[in-house]
Amino acid sequence: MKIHRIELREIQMPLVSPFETSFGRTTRRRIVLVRADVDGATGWGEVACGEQPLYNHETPETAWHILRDFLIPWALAGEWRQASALAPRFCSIRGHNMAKAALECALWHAESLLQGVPLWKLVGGTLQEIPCGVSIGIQRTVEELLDRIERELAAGYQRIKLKIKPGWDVEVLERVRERFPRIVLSVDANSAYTLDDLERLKSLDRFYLLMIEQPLGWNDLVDHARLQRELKTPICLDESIHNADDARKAIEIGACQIINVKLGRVGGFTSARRIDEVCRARNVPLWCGGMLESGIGRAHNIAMSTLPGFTLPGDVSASRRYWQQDIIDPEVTVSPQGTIQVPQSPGLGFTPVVERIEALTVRKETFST
Ligand code: OSB
Ligand code: MG
Repeated sequence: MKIHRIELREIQMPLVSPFETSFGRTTRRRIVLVRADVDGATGWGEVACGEQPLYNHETPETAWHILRDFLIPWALAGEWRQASALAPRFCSIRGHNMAKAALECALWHAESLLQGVPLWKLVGGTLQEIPCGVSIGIQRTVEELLDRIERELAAGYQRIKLKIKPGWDVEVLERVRERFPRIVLSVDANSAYTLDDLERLKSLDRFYLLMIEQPLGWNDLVDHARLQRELKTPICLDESIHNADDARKAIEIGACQIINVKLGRVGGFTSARRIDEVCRARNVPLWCGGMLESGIGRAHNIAMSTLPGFTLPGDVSASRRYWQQDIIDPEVTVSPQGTIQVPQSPGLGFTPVVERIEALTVRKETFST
C-alpha cells in the first residue's frame, strides 16, 4: 500500500454529561483524528488520550508532536505491504502508543476498504454481536448514581461499571447492592488505592463484583499480584498493560484474572491481536475498554471487540450517551438486549461525516510525499 497523504486534525466536542473518575473530571473532549489516503481509499483513526496526562502520559499535544515529527514522516517514506507492517517500525519509538494506534487504525481502515471487507473480518474477528456494558462516573450523590444505573439498565446494558475512589466506594456499593442485588456489577479505581488500603479493598469482596479494575499503581504488576492473592474478586488490569508481553507477565505472576484492552493504550490492532492470542491460550477473558471516544474510535473498538477472546461486555456503548451528535453515520446504537450488531459492509461500517468533522475542527495539518 502506498500512503499518499496524511492529515491531522484536532476536533473539540462537549460531552452530553461530564465524566468523573478518581483522577479528574472531563466535560469537553479534545480529539486528534488521523486521516490517511492510501491507494485511493481513505482511512480514519482517533487518538484516544485524555486532555491531560492523568490516565497515561499522553496528551493531544504529545500525540500531535509524535505523529507529525516521527510516525507520519516514516509512514509516508515507506512502501508497506499491509497495515500490520508498520508496528515493527513504530516499535523503535518508546511509548506513545495512542499516537501510534491512531495512525495504525487509519491504515487498517484503508486496507479493509481496499480489500472490500469489513474491518472486523480483516483483523480476524469472529463474534457477530457484541455484549455492551456502561461505565458510570463518580456522581454528586448516591441518589443520582442510583438513577443513572436505573436508566442504563432500562436501556439494556448487560454490565454496570462504577468508578470508585477512597470515600466513594464501600458505602456507595452498600446502597447500590441494596437497590440492585442481582445486577452484573464491576468497579474501576483508576489507581486510586495502595496496599495500605488492603482491608478496604478486601471488604469489597462482599459485593460479589464481576471484577475490580486497576485498584493499584498505574504501571504496577507486582503489588496487584499480592493484592489478588488476598481477594476473592478478580482483578482486571487496564492502565498497566501496554502490550502482549505485559499481559503474559501479569498472568504469569497472578496480577490479574481479566484484562481490559484499549486499542490506544496497546498501540493498535497488531498489538491487540497478540494480546488476544496470549490471553486465549491462558484462558484469561478480555473486554474492550473505552476512552470517551468519538464515533471513529468507537467504530474501531467495535471491530476489536469481535476478536474471539473478547467474551465479557465492553465499555463500548451508544453514541448518544456521549454526544449530542456523533461524527459517524449511522451513530452507534445498542439493542434493548444490550448488544451492538457488527456491521457487514466493507471498512468500518460507519461513515465519518466529513462536513461535521470539518465544522468541529480547531486545527489541521496536512502531510504528503
Ligand atoms: O479507566 O476505563 C477507564 C474513561 C476515561 C479514561 C479511563 C477510563 C474511562 C472509562 C470510560 O471508564 C469508558 C467509556 O465509556 O468510554
Ligand atoms: Mg479503566
